[in-house]
Amino acid sequence: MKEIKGNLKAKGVKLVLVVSRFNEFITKPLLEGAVDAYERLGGDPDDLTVVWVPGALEIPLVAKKYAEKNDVDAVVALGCVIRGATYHFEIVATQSASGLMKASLDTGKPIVNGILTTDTIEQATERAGTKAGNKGADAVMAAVELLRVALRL
Ligand code: INI
Repeated sequence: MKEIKGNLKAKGVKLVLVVSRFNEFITKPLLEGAVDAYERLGGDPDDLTVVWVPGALEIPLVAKKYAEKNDVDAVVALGCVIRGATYHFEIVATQSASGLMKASLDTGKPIVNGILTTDTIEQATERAGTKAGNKGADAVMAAVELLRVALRL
Protein backbone atom coordinates (compact mmCIF):
# COMPACT_ATOMS: atom_id res chain seq x y z
CA MET A 1 0.00 0.00 0.00
CA LYS A 2 1.20 3.47 -0.80
CA GLU A 3 -0.21 6.20 1.39
CA ILE A 4 0.54 9.86 0.78
CA LYS A 5 0.16 12.45 3.54
CA GLY A 6 1.15 16.08 3.37
CA ASN A 7 3.04 17.58 6.28
CA LEU A 8 2.39 21.01 7.77
CA LYS A 9 5.85 22.50 7.38
CA ALA A 10 5.61 26.00 5.93
CA LYS A 11 9.34 26.68 5.85
CA GLY A 12 10.25 27.75 2.31
CA VAL A 13 6.60 28.02 1.23
CA LYS A 14 6.02 31.21 -0.75
CA LEU A 15 2.47 32.12 0.17
CA VAL A 16 0.16 34.91 -0.97
CA LEU A 17 -2.89 35.92 1.05
CA VAL A 18 -5.54 37.75 -0.98
CA VAL A 19 -7.91 39.47 1.41
CA SER A 20 -11.02 41.55 0.78
CA ARG A 21 -11.80 44.87 2.48
CA PHE A 22 -15.55 44.22 2.39
CA ASN A 23 -16.61 43.23 5.93
CA GLU A 24 -13.13 44.20 7.10
CA PHE A 25 -14.13 43.80 10.75
CA ILE A 26 -14.17 40.05 9.96
CA THR A 27 -11.47 39.79 7.30
CA LYS A 28 -8.86 41.49 9.49
CA PRO A 29 -9.08 38.82 12.21
CA LEU A 30 -9.07 36.16 9.48
CA LEU A 31 -5.84 37.71 8.18
CA GLU A 32 -4.33 37.80 11.67
CA GLY A 33 -5.17 34.12 12.14
CA ALA A 34 -3.68 33.27 8.74
CA VAL A 35 -0.41 35.12 9.40
CA ASP A 36 -0.14 33.61 12.87
CA ALA A 37 -0.69 30.08 11.53
CA TYR A 38 1.86 30.56 8.75
CA GLU A 39 4.52 31.71 11.21
CA ARG A 40 3.73 28.98 13.72
CA LEU A 41 4.10 26.38 10.95
CA GLY A 42 7.61 27.67 10.32
CA GLY A 43 6.96 30.07 7.46
CA ASP A 44 9.33 32.97 6.94
CA PRO A 45 7.62 36.40 6.98
CA ASP A 46 9.80 37.35 3.98
CA ASP A 47 8.03 34.63 1.98
CA LEU A 48 4.57 35.98 2.79
CA THR A 49 2.69 38.56 0.70
CA VAL A 50 -0.65 40.13 1.63
CA VAL A 51 -2.77 41.67 -1.13
CA TRP A 52 -5.94 43.65 -0.42
CA VAL A 53 -8.85 43.77 -2.89
CA PRO A 54 -12.28 45.47 -2.65
CA GLY A 55 -14.59 42.47 -2.24
CA ALA A 56 -14.86 38.69 -2.50
CA LEU A 57 -15.81 38.94 -6.17
CA GLU A 58 -12.42 40.48 -6.95
CA ILE A 59 -10.40 37.77 -5.19
CA PRO A 60 -10.32 35.05 -7.91
CA LEU A 61 -8.64 37.15 -10.63
CA VAL A 62 -5.95 38.44 -8.28
CA ALA A 63 -5.45 34.96 -6.79
CA LYS A 64 -4.99 33.53 -10.28
CA LYS A 65 -2.51 36.23 -11.31
CA TYR A 66 -0.36 35.50 -8.26
CA ALA A 67 -0.65 31.73 -8.65
CA GLU A 68 0.73 32.09 -12.17
CA LYS A 69 3.97 33.58 -10.85
CA ASN A 70 6.97 31.28 -10.65
CA ASP A 71 7.93 32.55 -7.20
CA VAL A 72 4.52 31.75 -5.64
CA ASP A 73 3.72 28.26 -4.29
CA ALA A 74 0.18 28.72 -3.00
CA VAL A 75 -2.53 31.32 -2.51
CA VAL A 76 -5.12 31.67 0.25
CA ALA A 77 -8.29 33.71 -0.27
CA LEU A 78 -9.70 35.48 2.77
CA GLY A 79 -13.10 37.15 2.65
CA CYS A 80 -16.48 37.31 4.26
CA VAL A 81 -19.88 37.16 2.57
CA ILE A 82 -22.83 37.72 4.89
CA ARG A 83 -26.37 37.03 3.70
CA GLY A 84 -28.38 40.18 3.19
CA ALA A 85 -31.88 40.86 1.99
CA THR A 86 -30.95 40.64 -1.69
CA TYR A 87 -29.92 37.98 -4.16
CA HIS A 88 -26.47 39.60 -4.40
CA PHE A 89 -25.27 37.34 -1.58
CA GLU A 90 -25.82 34.23 -3.72
CA ILE A 91 -23.90 35.77 -6.61
CA VAL A 92 -20.92 36.86 -4.52
CA ALA A 93 -20.76 33.59 -2.55
CA THR A 94 -21.14 31.29 -5.57
CA GLN A 95 -19.03 33.19 -8.06
CA SER A 96 -16.12 33.78 -5.70
CA ALA A 97 -16.00 30.07 -4.80
CA SER A 98 -16.25 28.81 -8.35
CA GLY A 99 -13.73 31.42 -9.54
CA LEU A 100 -11.21 30.21 -6.98
CA MET A 101 -11.73 26.57 -7.88
CA LYS A 102 -11.29 27.33 -11.57
CA ALA A 103 -8.17 29.41 -10.91
CA SER A 104 -6.66 26.59 -8.87
CA LEU A 105 -7.38 23.94 -11.50
CA ASP A 106 -6.20 26.23 -14.31
CA THR A 107 -2.90 27.11 -12.65
CA GLY A 108 -2.32 23.72 -11.00
CA LYS A 109 -1.43 25.45 -7.73
CA PRO A 110 -3.21 25.33 -4.37
CA ILE A 111 -5.63 28.25 -4.11
CA VAL A 112 -7.51 27.68 -0.89
CA ASN A 113 -10.94 29.14 -0.23
CA GLY A 114 -10.98 30.93 3.12
CA ILE A 115 -14.00 33.05 2.26
CA LEU A 116 -16.67 32.80 4.94
CA THR A 117 -20.25 32.61 3.68
CA THR A 118 -22.64 32.99 6.58
CA ASP A 119 -26.26 33.84 7.31
CA THR A 120 -25.41 36.23 10.14
CA ILE A 121 -22.71 38.50 11.51
CA GLU A 122 -22.63 36.31 14.61
CA GLN A 123 -21.79 33.20 12.57
CA ALA A 124 -19.00 35.13 10.84
CA THR A 125 -17.61 36.41 14.15
CA GLU A 126 -17.60 32.88 15.56
CA ARG A 127 -15.38 31.73 12.67
CA ALA A 128 -12.98 34.69 12.81
CA GLY A 129 -11.10 33.89 15.98
CA THR A 130 -13.80 33.24 18.56
CA LYS A 131 -16.08 30.24 19.30
CA ALA A 132 -15.54 28.26 16.11
CA GLY A 133 -11.82 28.91 15.67
CA ASN A 134 -10.24 30.95 12.91
CA LYS A 135 -10.95 29.92 9.34
CA GLY A 136 -8.05 32.04 8.09
CA ALA A 137 -5.66 29.86 10.08
CA ASP A 138 -7.44 26.71 8.85
CA ALA A 139 -7.10 27.85 5.25
CA VAL A 140 -3.34 28.36 5.61
CA MET A 141 -2.96 24.87 7.08
CA ALA A 142 -4.96 23.44 4.18
CA ALA A 143 -2.78 25.31 1.67
CA VAL A 144 0.47 24.01 3.17
CA GLU A 145 -0.83 20.44 3.43
CA LEU A 146 -2.16 20.52 -0.13
CA LEU A 147 1.10 21.91 -1.42
CA ARG A 148 3.05 19.15 0.30
CA VAL A 149 0.77 16.52 -1.24
CA ALA A 150 0.83 18.15 -4.67
CA LEU A 151 4.63 18.35 -4.66
CA ARG A 152 4.75 14.56 -4.56
CA LEU A 153 2.51 14.09 -7.60
N1 INI B 1 -18.37 41.46 -1.08
C1 INI B 1 -17.97 40.71 -0.03
O1 INI B 1 -16.77 40.43 0.09
N2 INI B 1 -18.86 40.30 0.90
C2 INI B 1 -20.19 40.57 0.81
O2 INI B 1 -20.96 40.16 1.71
C3 INI B 1 -20.64 41.32 -0.30
N3 INI B 1 -22.05 41.64 -0.42
O3 INI B 1 -22.86 41.08 0.31
O4 INI B 1 -22.43 42.41 -1.28
C4 INI B 1 -19.70 41.77 -1.25
N4 INI B 1 -20.06 42.49 -2.30
C5 INI B 1 -19.10 43.23 -3.11
C6 INI B 1 -18.51 42.39 -4.21
O5 INI B 1 -17.58 41.45 -3.71
C7 INI B 1 -17.75 43.28 -5.21
O6 INI B 1 -16.69 43.93 -4.54
C8 INI B 1 -18.65 44.34 -5.86
O7 INI B 1 -19.81 43.71 -6.37
C9 INI B 1 -17.88 45.03 -7.01
O8 INI B 1 -17.53 44.09 -8.00
